[in-house]
Amino acid sequence: MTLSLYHNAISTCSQKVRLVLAQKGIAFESQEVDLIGGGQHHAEYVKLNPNHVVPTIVHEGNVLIESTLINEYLDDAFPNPPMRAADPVVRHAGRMITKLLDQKVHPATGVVTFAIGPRSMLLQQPEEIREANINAIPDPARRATRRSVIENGVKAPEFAGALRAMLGLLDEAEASLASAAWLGGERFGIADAAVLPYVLRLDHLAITPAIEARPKLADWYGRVQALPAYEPAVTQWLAPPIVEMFRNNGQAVWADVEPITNDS
Ligand SMILES: N[C@@H](CCC(=O)N[C@@H](CS)C(=O)NCC(=O)O)C(=O)O
Repeated sequence: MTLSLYHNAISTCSQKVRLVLAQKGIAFESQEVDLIGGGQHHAEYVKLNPNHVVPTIVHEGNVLIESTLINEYLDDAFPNPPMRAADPVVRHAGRMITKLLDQKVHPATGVVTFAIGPRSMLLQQPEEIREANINAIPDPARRATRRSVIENGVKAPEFAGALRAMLGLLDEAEASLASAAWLGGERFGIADAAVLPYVLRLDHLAITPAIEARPKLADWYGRVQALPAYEPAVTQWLAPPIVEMFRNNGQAVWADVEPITNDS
């Protein structure tokens, strides 16, 4: 086995890399990192990924980080089937989407997720463990935001703006899907693999009506879930109790969340 993937079952960035691995039929050795337990901060892992995050791949001795760049690397190293359009303009449109995710939507997703999904579980951890894991986040701004959303949930000042950023992605996707079947162009590509985890996360957090309100996106979401790559890349890794906890926690705060979904 020449490719190892350091990842986490439910992490968005891990899902997007697993989707590309599955679509290309690339076998990998799985190294799961426990993000709730702080595995991303262990000294051995930080040697591979100095940003204390997943995913990381090690391919033929080369250590590669950053999920978007990993997916582009996989498309270069394993060109079949190609997952970026040949047409430079369509390829540019796909990269605009992955850039939007990396710059804006992914950080926002961390805020929305931790304000709702695992919050109940984190609040039950002994405070010294929770604090140690927060304090190990290298970036001071991310550290402060993480503490704020765990403490205040959807009432945190960061929450509404973060959710609006995620809803903005849904609007971008809805607009793109008016002119092409897939975000990557003619077929499922890197841009589709990159967007899926964020739509799935909203669904897991019971913000499903925001997906259903956008018909082209809802249709695309169903088509991605029907792909043969979806089961091995996504479903197989999802722990039903965790998904249930995310959904229950989402339903519990829906009254606060729904107005934001209506005003975006
Ligand atoms: N820009 C990075 C972001 C990676 C990232 O934020 N990963 C999350 C999971 S999706 C993580 O490992 N979080 C650990 C933590 O926040 O403590 C990438 O695309 O690889």
